[in-house]
Amino acid sequence: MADFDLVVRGGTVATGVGATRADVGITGGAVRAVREGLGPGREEIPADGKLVLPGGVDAHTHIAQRSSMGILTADDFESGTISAVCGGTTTVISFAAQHRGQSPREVVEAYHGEAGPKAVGDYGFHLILSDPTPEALRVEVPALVEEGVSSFKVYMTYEALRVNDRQLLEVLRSARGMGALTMVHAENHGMIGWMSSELLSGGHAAPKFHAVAHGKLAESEATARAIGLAELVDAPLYVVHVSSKEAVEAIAAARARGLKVFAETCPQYLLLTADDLDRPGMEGAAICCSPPPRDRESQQAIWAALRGGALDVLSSDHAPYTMDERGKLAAGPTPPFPRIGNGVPGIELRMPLVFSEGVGRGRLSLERFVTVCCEAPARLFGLWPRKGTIAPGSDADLAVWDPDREVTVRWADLHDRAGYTPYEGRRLRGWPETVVRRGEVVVRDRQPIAAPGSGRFLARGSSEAAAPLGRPSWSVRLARRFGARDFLR
Ligand code: DUC
Ligand code: ZN
Ligand code: ZN
Repeated sequence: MADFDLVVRGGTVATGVGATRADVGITGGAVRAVREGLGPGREEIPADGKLVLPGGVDAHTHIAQRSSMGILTADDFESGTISAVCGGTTTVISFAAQHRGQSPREVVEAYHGEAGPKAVGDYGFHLILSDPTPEALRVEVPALVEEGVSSFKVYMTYEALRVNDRQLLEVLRSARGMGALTMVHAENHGMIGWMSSELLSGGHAAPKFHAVAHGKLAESEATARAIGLAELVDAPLYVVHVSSKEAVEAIAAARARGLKVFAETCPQYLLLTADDLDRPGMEGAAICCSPPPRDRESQQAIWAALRGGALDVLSSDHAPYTMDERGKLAAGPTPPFPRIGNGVPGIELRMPLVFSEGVGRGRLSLERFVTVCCEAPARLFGLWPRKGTIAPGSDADLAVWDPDREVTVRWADLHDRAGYTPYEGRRLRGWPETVVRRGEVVVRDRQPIAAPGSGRFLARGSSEAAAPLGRPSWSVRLARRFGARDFLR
């Protein structure tokens, strides 16, 4: 008689707090026991000499999303989540993107319809708010938060999506009242627009000038401004895709002052630089993403912040656009840089890249790697302890990694539909070979085997970041002292 449905036997189980040799006993889709010497399972996965890591949680993916330029990302929830699980990521939180005039409820319903029959990994949604009307924030949005869409993303740039400072304040204040977390794409719209016009009028339209127009100052100014807005209304803030040393410094300074500011970075800011956009012809368009990769100094600052805790999460910002008229080049075969589709693919390589370049090169401990890839996103986005760890009671989401397996990256071996990877030809060491999602083997010997539609929607709770309220800002305290006692209660 078997004691468990499945036992992963003899591996080194790593979580955010440490690594130890243990078996993992799984029954009914959940972890039941983690220790040495467990009884038999109906099925067994031998893991001697292997690492057993929690299934990754990718908190920033654009799957089946139409961009502000009207281009659709190349992955649907089938290819996107197959690609994710093949890279050791069993949970994705993707965006349900409101375009102006759309009802948030209808947008989320449409994404349910997209994802439900197709997803292989488990999934949740963040709601992109491009049109945060008072009515939407009062009625539809709180109902969606109740239903598990407990985070919003707002853009400070992109003409068709951006909110102004006043709207951002309204979103932050509303989110705080609902226990939701606001994510911000922080770039200064005016700086980017002005730089773009100046460059174009000088005839500088090649993809590499994207990195000039979306400069570091545009990011750090908007980051500091978003932090100030969040401070005014005492709301937690999550800064997405941090790319520069200066933005890290703004975040670290806010945290040192006790503000509830959280932040993520992505592999492209650890491993690429602006020089990667400087390729012949339209090739550099493949690396056009916003913010763009920077320079060695920023790369080092981002590694240090990820290691030291000023950056909490590693996400992919998977935004796969094909290099043709359906994707990056929708505006023509040689568009000027402002008309190139923005984004890079990366859902499958997020963990293998940073395992190899981070853990493998001594820049991140194994525990920190698990924290930033699995535990912290689960905590910040209301999935903890169901996701992000290997512990009794948690969903049995894990990946058996061969830490010594050498892989040369080829897009042809990946499972997304972008048609390219920025990391073609890189040699990596360490790869997830077997992946388990809620107790079911979804990847065996690097091959996906789960059925489309077997992934589940995750109704997420409140973020840990939303829990204790901090200190009201000086302005709010003054307003109350002057008699406006109910101000921002
Ligand atoms: N920038 C975004 O804001 N989203 C998708 C990808 C990108 O480059
Ligand atoms: Zn963004
Ligand atoms: Zn994004």
